Amino acid sequence: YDNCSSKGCVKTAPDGTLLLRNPHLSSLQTDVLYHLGFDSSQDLPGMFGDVKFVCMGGTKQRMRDFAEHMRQVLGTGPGQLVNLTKKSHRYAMYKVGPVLAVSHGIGIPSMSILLQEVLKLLHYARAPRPLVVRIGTSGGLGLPPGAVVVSSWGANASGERVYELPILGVVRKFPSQFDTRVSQELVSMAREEDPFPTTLGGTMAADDFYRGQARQDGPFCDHSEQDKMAYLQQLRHQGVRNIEMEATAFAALTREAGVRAADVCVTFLDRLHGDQVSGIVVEKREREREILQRGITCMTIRN
Ligand code: R2B
Ligand code: URA
Repeated sequence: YDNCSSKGCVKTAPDGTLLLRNPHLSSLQTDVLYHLGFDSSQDLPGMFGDVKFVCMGGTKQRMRDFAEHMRQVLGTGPGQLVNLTKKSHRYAMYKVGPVLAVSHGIGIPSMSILLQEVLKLLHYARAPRPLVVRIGTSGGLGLPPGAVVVSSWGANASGERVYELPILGVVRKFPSQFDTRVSQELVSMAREEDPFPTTLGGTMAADDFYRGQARQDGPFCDHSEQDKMAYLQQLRHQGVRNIEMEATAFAALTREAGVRAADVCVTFLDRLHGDQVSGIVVEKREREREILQRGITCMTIRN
């Protein structure tokens, strides 16, 4: 494997701010965070130096709703939420007190671009000890719809716990283990009276929503129901509890940066019982929000 030791790759600075190991960055006069619409000549410490939590999710609207929710929870006062990335039009980013809510789009390429620019933003802003959480959606394996999965690791479609990226034409593999302490802490915030189960488990990150997740309802399919079920059962036996499209890269990049991170996903359906996602149920979004909000509130107090 590339880079990381089992303890992660980069030590943070003594004050907890993020060190990036790219020596080329220091030779840039101004670093342009192109997809976020910021650059390092701006007062990033003034704007983002107090960020403690970065919460990322797929859609712009969901992250706006989440920011609005955090505004009420944290009581940060009235005022319009401003999409801070609107100059770039690619993603949406809102800041509510110590919480940065950012959308990342679908799949690893979109998410990893956003995440790398957020990591640089946190570095230039000198935000101490930030926690990055992906609040995502997924298909469950043997779990009731609405269940929440906190990922212990990400695996690719072959079951390998790595993020694969071709660099200079050579496919490199980066370990995709999540920070055990953070994941366990989030799981411990689940309550018995919650009307949904919360579980720690492996997450498979697919590069496709349809055939790549063994679905049979895409425009193409040449695998049988039996093949599909055998594959999904095999994943489950390997410890996979949900399927989404970002976990491997998210785990590997945050790990390489030495940033604490967790992937917390609601499941919309049990893939052992079907393929179709029948409407994004608002109630499930509420659940996903509720558990994360609880986690963030507890951690904000503790940090
Ligand atoms: C979950 O949902 C999206 C696909 O619908 C993708 O971003 C993911 O990981
Ligand atoms: N997102 C996915 O990637 N897969 C699902 O089944 C549901 C949401």
